[in-house]
Amino acid sequence: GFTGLALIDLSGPLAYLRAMSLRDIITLPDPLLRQTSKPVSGVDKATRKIFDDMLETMYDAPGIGLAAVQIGAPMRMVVIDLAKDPDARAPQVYINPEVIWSSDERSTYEEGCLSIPDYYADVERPSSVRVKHLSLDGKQHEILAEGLLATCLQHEIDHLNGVLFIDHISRLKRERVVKKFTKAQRLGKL
Ligand code: GNR
Ligand code: NI
Repeated sequence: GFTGLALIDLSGPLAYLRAMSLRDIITLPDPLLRQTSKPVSGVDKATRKIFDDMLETMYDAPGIGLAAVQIGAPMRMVVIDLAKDPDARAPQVYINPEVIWSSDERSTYEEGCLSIPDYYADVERPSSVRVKHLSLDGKQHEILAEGLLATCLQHEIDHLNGVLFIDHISRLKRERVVKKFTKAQRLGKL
């Protein structure tokens, strides 16, 4: 199970334990979801704490990806874990991720979003993407993502630009789901 404690941080002057926090996930129609997230200029203790909180929140949900804006921090930070087995966790961290190439080939996946609970729809996106990003140690990386990772990265990078997966479906379906969540909020059900 999940302990709620981060691994010992050896990067500080003293190794210490950092408590992680389960954070609330903002949901439609929160206007923060439409905001453009700010680039991360450097990785400090506060940045690592946000990543820890994002991972705890994603695993608790559970989800396979999370953008910082979904926990109310509009910064260009993404976590992903595609491992099916909770005992074989494989957290991935992306800072300032950017799609620098997309394939012409397209794939369709049924997507969901933790900020639009219990709604799923088919979304067509490029099958493969090349993504440039920074790692926690500040190094530049480029990866070629395919399959579910390609879909998830595009979904998360969309969040950083205020874009939701419902923006890729028909207007009729999108307006229906936005109305449903707006009404639910008005009735105090969120
Ligand atoms: O948990 C999630 N599952 C998912 C399924 C298909 C395509 C994208 C995703 S991401 C989503 C978590 C989330 O909302 N991330 O922003
Ligand atoms: Ni999402």
